[in-house]
Amino acid sequence: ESPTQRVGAEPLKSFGQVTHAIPMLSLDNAFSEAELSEFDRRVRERLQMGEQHITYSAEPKLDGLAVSLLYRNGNLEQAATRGDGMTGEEITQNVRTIQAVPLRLRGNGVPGLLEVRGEVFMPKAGFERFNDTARKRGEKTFVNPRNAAAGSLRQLDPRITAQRPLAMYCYGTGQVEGTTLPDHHSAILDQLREWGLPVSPERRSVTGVEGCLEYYQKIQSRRDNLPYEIDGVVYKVDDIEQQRRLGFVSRAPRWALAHKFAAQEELTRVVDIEVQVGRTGALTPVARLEPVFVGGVTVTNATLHNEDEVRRKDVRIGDTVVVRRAGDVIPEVVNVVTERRPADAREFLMHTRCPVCGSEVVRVEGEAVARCSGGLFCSAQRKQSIKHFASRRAMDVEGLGDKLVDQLVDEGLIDSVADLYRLTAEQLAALERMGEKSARNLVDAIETSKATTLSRFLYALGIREVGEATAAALAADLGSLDAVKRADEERLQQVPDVGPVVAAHIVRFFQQPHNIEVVEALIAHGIHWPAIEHSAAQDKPLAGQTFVLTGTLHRMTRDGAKALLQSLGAKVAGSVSKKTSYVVVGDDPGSKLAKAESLGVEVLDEAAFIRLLDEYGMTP
Ligand code: 9MJ
Repeated sequence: ESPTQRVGAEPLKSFGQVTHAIPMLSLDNAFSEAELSEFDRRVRERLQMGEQHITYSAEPKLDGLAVSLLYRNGNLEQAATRGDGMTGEEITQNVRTIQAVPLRLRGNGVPGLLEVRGEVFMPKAGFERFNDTARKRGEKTFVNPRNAAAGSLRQLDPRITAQRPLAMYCYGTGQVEGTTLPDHHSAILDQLREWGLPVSPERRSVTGVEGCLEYYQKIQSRRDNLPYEIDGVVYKVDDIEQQRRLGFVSRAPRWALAHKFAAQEELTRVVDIEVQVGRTGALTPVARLEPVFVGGVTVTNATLHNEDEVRRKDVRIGDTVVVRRAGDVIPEVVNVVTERRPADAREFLMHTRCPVCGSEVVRVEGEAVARCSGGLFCSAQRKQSIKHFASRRAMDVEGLGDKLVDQLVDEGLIDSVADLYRLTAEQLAALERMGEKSARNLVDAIETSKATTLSRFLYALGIREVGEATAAALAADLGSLDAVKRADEERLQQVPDVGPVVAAHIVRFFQQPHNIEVVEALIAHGIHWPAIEHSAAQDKPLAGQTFVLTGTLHRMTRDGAKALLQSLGAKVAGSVSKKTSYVVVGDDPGSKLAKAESLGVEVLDEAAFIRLLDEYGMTP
């Protein structure tokens, strides 16, 4: 177990995959006392506990990366990331380098097989030290400890991970063979500690909502003094038998809740309001701010969405504003502190000419968005469309980041997405800050991206209003690129999730000679995907499942939800029966909810439904 023995292996070429025998669940979130009370009420109701208080195990909610450790006969055999909950990446070599993780369990009664789950994180002090050193050496720094932990575990070379100050706390178990664990969560954590595994010293047993709130407030007041980042606390029903009776919905247990801290807010000054040009020419006013530390990161920009929003909030250059940042959400200007408005504060005026290409700016009546009319003549639109094309959920060209795209367009090396496939390693290596090895890797990544799916390809084209869900629905329904190109507006509107506006955008896209040229060039360069056979429907993740939708959804329309489900292979039916797999319930559900409950059919609320879609990469 000596530290020098921890790094044994050579760098990997890529990470292997691990299927979790028991899925790694995520947590339901609550942002208020009311949501916590509601959670507690549901738990008591399901357990038929009446007014009796529930005992919860309360823990800080660490902001790192969830991992699973597998110990066989007490030896660390495998470590994996959570991934999508079903399948993660094998990161054994990297986890072995974390000092807090024992390579061997100690003590009595170590079971033949023990899977432990927990959060790997980078303590604040180590994070600061790491960034200081990186800054001095002119290397890349991390925005926050969470990214630092994730980035460190994603290294193919364990020698790099070994230099990162990572730690871990365990908070649960997966598969266990050869022993019976204690019958309470808190006692299981005590047992893990006795076997030498790190568990949070802040964990406490609490009673009822009142106990939860007391714990929440106590931890919140100590948040800044804790040596690691947390973003809330977690409550878990302590009694394992009760947990078993509660079960789980989609991907989260019914017996646990993450109670998140409120978004953080700070005051700062608007130095300027600039306009950014998006992929579709949309002009977005962005407030340039005096740097301010909020919610764990230094914020220098906040979106103002559009001209009307700037008017509504009456944000002026020179104003002092409240900036809010919650979790991973982009920072926003909440409101102006008008009392602090200086006499020379300037109002924002939307440009009449595109700040990048000088084309006329148009704002269609009834729309909030002003757009540059330059199309692909505008280098900002070209850059954004290439960034979108290369992005992870589109063609997934690894290593082609935003700065590099800017550089490639500015140097005149590429004009369209098709040009990417003509780039040579020599051309790339000649760029500033690009070594030969990176150049080669990028050419390889571009080559790798050629094998894709029709749905990703359609999404990557960046057709207006065609997001991932619509692209998936188009691919599933029409089956081939040719069929999409040939479809008229009427045919397109038969595709679930496609209305008249989207249909018109698609038809217009494929009418433009320039777009046809680019698409043909891409295919000529060898971009390909497996043909969609309608008989392959059984292979889809939700094949054989029947859903019924009822009530109003907020994050999507009923048709949108239907399209997403169908593209995952599920059937969507109009009425509930014993054969129904799930009923998705929005606001004001009708009799279908009662029917589902009487038949014992699984009910998903919108949040649970979105999580389920999310697991399959289908974010509405
Ligand atoms: C964190 N992130 O600290 C869980 N977690 O339990 C704690 N996460 C969890 N528990 C079940 N303390 C799924 C995730």
